Amino acid sequence: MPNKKSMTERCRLYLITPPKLEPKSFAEPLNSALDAGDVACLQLRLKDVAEEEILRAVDVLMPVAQKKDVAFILNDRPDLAKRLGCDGVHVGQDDVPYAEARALMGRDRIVGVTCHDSRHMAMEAAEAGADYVAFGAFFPTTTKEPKTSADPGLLKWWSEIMVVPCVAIGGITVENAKPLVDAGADFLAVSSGVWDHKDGPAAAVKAFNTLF
Ligand code: 3NM
Repeated sequence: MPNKKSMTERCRLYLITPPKLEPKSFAEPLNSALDAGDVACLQLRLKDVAEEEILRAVDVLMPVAQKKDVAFILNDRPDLAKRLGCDGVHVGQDDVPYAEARALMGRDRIVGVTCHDSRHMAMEAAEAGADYVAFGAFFPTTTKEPKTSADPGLLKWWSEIMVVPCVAIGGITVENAKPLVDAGADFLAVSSGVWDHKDGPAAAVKAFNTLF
């Protein structure tokens, strides 16, 4: 994941794993999704599971991503991300604070921060050194109960004044993504829009890439 954006860089896909998965059987759809087109990163997002489950999933899925040069980002747990050699961590506003995550991860790894629909949170995160800020949710989603709803205008505003990349998240599909790309999203973070696509994850990744 590039740290800084240039005006010519195109939008890229940021995959989020399904909320529940069996690592060994998920490795196959993951492989075919990653082979279908450009993917910048994969976030492992397993909520409310035992730590052993996260460890097992990292063990199986991180090599799949890293072999294809896809950055492997762990949700919520900078301690584990550091220990296990993940490429980055994604933290929410109620998780480990950004500064603590950065101290654990060091400067060379990615630390991204959820900022909901808040310009203030995003400014604070960017000024503190976050590698990206994430805004959402842009569309209704059943993957998570979003705290806020965000508007493409937020992406436009951000990308006009800031260099830190912005990630759009929440309910994004091949069909509804275009306005977010046009508004300046650097990354589209997508879960169900890829894994539940009617023609399968590979077709979804391919179709997203044609939008970029
Ligand atoms: N965060 P899908 S929405 C993980 O609004 C997450 O902060 C959101 O999954 C936010 O692509 C969301 O299936 C769910 O909607 C993303």
